[in-house]
Amino acid sequence: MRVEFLLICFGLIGGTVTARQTGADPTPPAGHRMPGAPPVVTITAREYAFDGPDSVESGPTVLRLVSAGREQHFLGLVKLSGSHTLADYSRVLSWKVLPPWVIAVGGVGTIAPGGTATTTLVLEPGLYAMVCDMEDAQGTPHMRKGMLRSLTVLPRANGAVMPTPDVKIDLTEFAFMAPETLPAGLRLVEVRNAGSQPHMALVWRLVSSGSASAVIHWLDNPSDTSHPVVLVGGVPDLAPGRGAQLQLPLQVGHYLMICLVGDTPGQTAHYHKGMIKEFTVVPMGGR
Ligand SMILES: [Cu+2]
Repeated sequence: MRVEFLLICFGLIGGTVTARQTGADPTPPAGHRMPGAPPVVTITAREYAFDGPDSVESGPTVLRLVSAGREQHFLGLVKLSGSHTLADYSRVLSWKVLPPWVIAVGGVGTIAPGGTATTTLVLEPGLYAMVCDMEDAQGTPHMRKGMLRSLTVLPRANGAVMPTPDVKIDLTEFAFMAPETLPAGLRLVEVRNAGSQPHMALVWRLVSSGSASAVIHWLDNPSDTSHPVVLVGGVPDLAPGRGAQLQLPLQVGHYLMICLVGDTPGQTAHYHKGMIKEFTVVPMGGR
């Protein structure tokens, strides 16, 4: 069914990505919450733990990931369906193909130390696991060192409604159905897995010399230390039919969206099959 988390991040593990975060915090202003606005749940990643609430109300929720560590982290969110527990999930973490009761519902894509990124998800009641499978210098996945934590989503609803996105992007085998340009500013980008395999949509800003082909070369060759991207955020594994809304602080320049999932059963990375899409951010009102 779905590819193990270990496969999805193979391009990022081992410290190959050392780009820095933009530093912009896309979180909506704190303080009074507008009626119907999704509540913001902050989760802090460090070596090696997630700090955050144990339970939240159900409904549209802004997941804000703050990296307080020295390494890169991400927040993978999986729903443990049926009556399965975190201990059950811990036992299957290393399986090549996860059992069908583990449902990838997104989370927040990889960010650099000191970075922040947010994703809005509709959280259904149930038990979830938060997981980071980036590897430390010795090759041990962070989830085996403590970055595995449960989150209970309560039946009680938070009453929020999903904000209207600026743009909707479908993920398919094997493409991002995305526009060529987006206006600068804080953009709400809704992504939906319209395919039959898990997909992700990580968002990276290209440095001035960067290009999609340079990024592929960098991912595929550990000796390539060019770091052609800045990590902006995005959403990790989404099961078919699942969606998420990204809050992207876009600056004028060149970006790309990429999927690092490995194709089943061949496990060729999806970005080798077309899931790498460059887009240009243009000045507001510009052409
Ligand atoms: Cu994909």
